[in-house]
Amino acid sequence: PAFLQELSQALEHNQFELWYQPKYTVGDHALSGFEALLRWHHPERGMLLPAEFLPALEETGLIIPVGKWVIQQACLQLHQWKLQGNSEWTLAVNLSPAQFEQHDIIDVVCNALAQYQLSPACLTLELTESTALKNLKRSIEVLNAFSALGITVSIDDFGTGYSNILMLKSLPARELKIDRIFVKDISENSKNTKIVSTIIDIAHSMNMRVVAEGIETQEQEILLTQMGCSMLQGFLFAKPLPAHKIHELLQPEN
Ligand code: G
Ligand code: G
Ligand code: MN
Ligand code: NA
Repeated sequence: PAFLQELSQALEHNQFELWYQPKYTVGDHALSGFEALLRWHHPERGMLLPAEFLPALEETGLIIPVGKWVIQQACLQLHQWKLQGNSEWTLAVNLSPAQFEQHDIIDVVCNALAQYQLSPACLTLELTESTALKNLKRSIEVLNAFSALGITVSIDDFGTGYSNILMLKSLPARELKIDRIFVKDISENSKNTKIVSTIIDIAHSMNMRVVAEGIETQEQEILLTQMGCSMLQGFLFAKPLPAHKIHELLQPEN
């Protein structure tokens, strides 16, 4: 129907945009980087969130060209930050299952990094545990290749999906993102708090750092910091922003 027709032309009509949500290191609240989040600027309906079009992108296979565009755009943004003197900022890109399964995914990422002469250390690739579990043997190979290049591999939305903690041991991932459904009632629900602190301990025993997402209150920040999270992301600190608004996050110069 009309929606799919519009979606299939959104790329050529330049209607996709990346927004950027900051990630901060615990304690000093230093801005360490961002997560890139896809938006569709629909001509009539305005700015649409992934929930409204990502399933259709995945079902139609359009996620492959759109996902390539995201990687390309993320690298262009890293390049621009570098030119602006922010070469230490990292950027995390979400990979869809179908995108991760593409045989040329390593080349797609490497070519984009090379095009903009970026250090692979600038880039984080986020994939969910269910994406990684689909074909574990291949996932290990691909993630090993990314890791060997110096790209940070991050397991996203941890705790949703299959939640196979043992799987973590076999995955060459440096980072674990605790899903915001756990963060949401961490202060009121002691059972959740216990689950999260156990996940963090296990991640640390596997030499992974832990990022908490969806932090909305100071209480959540304090608890997650005490539990050993390394990085924090959430509306308490900042919402996703378009590129031209990022300077508003920075300390005003005197
Ligand atoms: O942007 P929001 O903040 O509404 O994002 C919702 C979810 O959509 C994120 O958790 C992420 O998993 C997914 N998402 C956002 N941007 C992208 C993208 O560029 N590619 C893929 N595959 N998923 C994305
Ligand atoms: O995990 P994904 O990659 O699934 O996560 C990013 C999504 O989470 C985006 O849709 C973003 O807008 C949303 N998000 C980020 N921080 C918060 C928060 O503090 N609260 C809520 N409710 N959503 C958040
Ligand atoms: Mn993510
Ligand atoms: Na997430």
